[in-house]
Amino acid sequence: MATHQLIEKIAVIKEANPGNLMARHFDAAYFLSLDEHARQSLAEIIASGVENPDSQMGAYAMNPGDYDQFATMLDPMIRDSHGIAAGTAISQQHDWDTGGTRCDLAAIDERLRDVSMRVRVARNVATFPLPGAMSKEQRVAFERVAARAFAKLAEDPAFGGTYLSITPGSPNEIDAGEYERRVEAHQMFKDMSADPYLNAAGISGDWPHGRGMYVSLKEDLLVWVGEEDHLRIMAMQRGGNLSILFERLRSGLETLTNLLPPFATSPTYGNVTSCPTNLGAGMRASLHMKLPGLTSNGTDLTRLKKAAQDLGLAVRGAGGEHSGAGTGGRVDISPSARLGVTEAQIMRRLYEGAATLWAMEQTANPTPP
Ligand code: DAR
Repeated sequence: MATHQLIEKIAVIKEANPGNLMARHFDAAYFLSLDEHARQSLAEIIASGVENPDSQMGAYAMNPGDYDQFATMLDPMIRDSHGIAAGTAISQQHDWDTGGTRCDLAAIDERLRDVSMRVRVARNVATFPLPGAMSKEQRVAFERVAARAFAKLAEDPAFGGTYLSITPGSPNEIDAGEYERRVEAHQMFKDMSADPYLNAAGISGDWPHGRGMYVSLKEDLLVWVGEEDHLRIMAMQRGGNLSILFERLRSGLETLTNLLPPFATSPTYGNVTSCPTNLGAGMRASLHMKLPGLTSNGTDLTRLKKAAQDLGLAVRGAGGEHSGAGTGGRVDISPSARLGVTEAQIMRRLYEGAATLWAMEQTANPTPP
């Protein structure tokens, strides 16, 4: 697309889609001030938001250095998304103090003893492009680096498990039936080539080459390879104790970090991720709750989303991003902020926010679900 056509298209998107942060913060004068190579690089970063006007962020980094190279445009988008005022310093600290076993939802209400909880961090290795700019060879080469680390992780009694690859011809390749079973079990990620946002960003390129998942024997520690980021390291449990869940992730991440090449970090934004929404801690922590009273039995999330937003939480359907509520008003709630907050702050915000929404649910729906 010619430069003037791109500028015109983004102006139309901005008018019709005020929530598209790429369009909101695109500055034609800045874009035209770039040399041809930089202009091409920035056009690739914002392609997803151009091809998908309904995007929230509308941009994915292609290389770890993009956030610093194109800060003029990306920093305002990042601050807008993370609620950080212009001109204030961004400081990404790390604190995994899980407080022993303090954040236990069952202590709030016995009915919260068996909650589906998941916490994940995104990490990218500094010596490779980010997934949007990887060649097929680079995707497969990275997977080999990860598989070597998993072979050592599997020898650790605390994290023993297996690496399952979906790369055709991989020594760890699983068949289509096993892949589907793992997707159905909400462990493996779905076919990325069906996601228009990831397709436009090149992140789903060469599917399924270079993709797979490490799964621990207890199936409570999973590592996605080659999804939206090089690695998505996650702990998942049914229970109510977020402190125990976070400690599982912390220890797994620490062990795996020592088995891999250094991760990509930015002096300003902390852990570097494909999507600017994941910068900083790179962490998404979530749990599923049944809130029929606050969701009119899952038919309307408006009231819940407003209440959650006031608590610094985001609401998704139980089926993941862009899904509706599940049966009985089953929803996924997670803290929105990921940049400029520590892991411990994210955990406590989820714990305290869930407790508040649960209390609201009792008055909105006196008869227990
Ligand atoms: N489609 C992208 C999603 C942004 C947040 N979710 C991620 N990174 N999985 C958008 O800009 O709307």
